[in-house]
Amino acid sequence: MKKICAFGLGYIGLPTATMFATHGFQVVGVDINKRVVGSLNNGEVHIHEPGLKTLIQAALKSGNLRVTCEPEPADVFIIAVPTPLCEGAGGAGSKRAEENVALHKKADLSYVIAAAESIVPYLRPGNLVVLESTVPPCTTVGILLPILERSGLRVSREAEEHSPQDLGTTTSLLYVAHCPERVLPGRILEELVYNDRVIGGVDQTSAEMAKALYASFVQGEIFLTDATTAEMVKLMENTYRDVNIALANEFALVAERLGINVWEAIELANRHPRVNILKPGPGVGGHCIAVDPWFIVQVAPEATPLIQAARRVNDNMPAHVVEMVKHALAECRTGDRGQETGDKPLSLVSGPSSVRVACLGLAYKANVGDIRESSALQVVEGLAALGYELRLCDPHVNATFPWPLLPLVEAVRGADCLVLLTDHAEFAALKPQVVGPLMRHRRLVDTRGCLKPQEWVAEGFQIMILGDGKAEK
Ligand code: SAJ
Repeated sequence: MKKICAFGLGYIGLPTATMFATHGFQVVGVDINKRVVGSLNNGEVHIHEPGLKTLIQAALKSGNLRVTCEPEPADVFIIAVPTPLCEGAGGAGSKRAEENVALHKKADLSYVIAAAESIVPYLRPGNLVVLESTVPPCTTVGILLPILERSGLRVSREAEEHSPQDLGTTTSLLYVAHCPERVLPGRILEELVYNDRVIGGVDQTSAEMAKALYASFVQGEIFLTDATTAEMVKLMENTYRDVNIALANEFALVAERLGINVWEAIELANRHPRVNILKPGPGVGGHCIAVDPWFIVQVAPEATPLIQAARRVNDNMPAHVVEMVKHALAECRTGDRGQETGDKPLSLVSGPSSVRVACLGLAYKANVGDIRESSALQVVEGLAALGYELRLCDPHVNATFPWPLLPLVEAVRGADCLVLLTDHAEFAALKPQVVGPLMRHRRLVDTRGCLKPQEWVAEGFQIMILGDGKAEK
């Protein structure tokens, strides 16, 4: 049985290692985080993903998956570690390019470099090293290969004469490929199996070896290319989505000024056979789409004005939502409370801290518990900076905040305004007849366009919907 050493037991590495372990490989999962390794060895899974816990437990029980903090010799090494953003300057080129880059964010490759360095002592002739982490173009060839070659082994190159039958036996070479993941959080196990895959080898033999490996569980088609193209393909996919969402967000801002409903307009535009506009929202979160476009910008800052503009449009959405909430509450008159303090805005009479805002949803998107780069958190911070008293609710999230995370009824009780930030199924099903009587004032800001405005207006709510210039009532 072939042995795989999989480095990084996070959102991608852990499901991937588990897949291989349940498809005929002996897998050693490695992570530098002792707590993660300890809890996995106790049968606890730190990642919430449908079906994952059962699969991991089965893999551990079968003995085909082991988890540890130290790499081991193996036939295949897979690196699936995080590549977050670091702030600040970088890159080479003209003075102007450098000034531009200083305004941009760039990839922090320290985890990839550390993982690659840690496997060097274990590399043997014939090994395949696969980089799964999303990386800026040219990382595999320009950064990974020189580290791996410190092992004293030569990396297989295009023009060399060898046949796949030799591999692992007579060869003295090392094989390297980039196999970017494409799975959607919330559907990881399904998409790992059924999505098509793009594999970029540093040469044809490396690409074919990686294809044979992934074909053990991938049922989608596997396409082969070179490593740099594969890096760029992955980044293009997420950048395409980011730019599309930015366009939807820009349309939303225009619709608010025109007094039309962008949700209706997008639905109608998408009836065109060649148009598919995504949805506007409070911003783009998660560890991929808000991050990956910068990896392209960092290698070509002067060639990417569109990508950069899209990033800024999306990054400005949380501030827009904060303005919406401010506006909704400015309409909240003291008289609404049944007090005799005239018709001044509530926040001006008794100070913003007396204004209670219930924020529904902290996760970066619907029906997941992941808060990484979540724009909901930026909205919460913006509202806190204005001095509002905040009540937070997200039944999917398990994390600690400066404010208590409350059950829905507690979060809503006595609130002056509801702000819907994540379209979890339980929030999309909210009924104004249930929520309204619990509140002090009936104000609603829906940033996901997932509630039915007529129902809320009929129950006496004053509502604002992001991108809906018709809704403000
Ligand atoms: N969002 C919108 N409007 C939309 C769709 C999404 O505002 O119409 C927002 C979401 O609320 C969220 C963010 O964008 O905050 C990203 O969500 P997402 O569902 O678009 O994507 P991710 O980050 O969960 O997963 C993406 C996927 N990439 C593509 O669809 C091209 C996934 O396939 C990748 O594997 C993943 O990034 C990754 O790891 O790179």
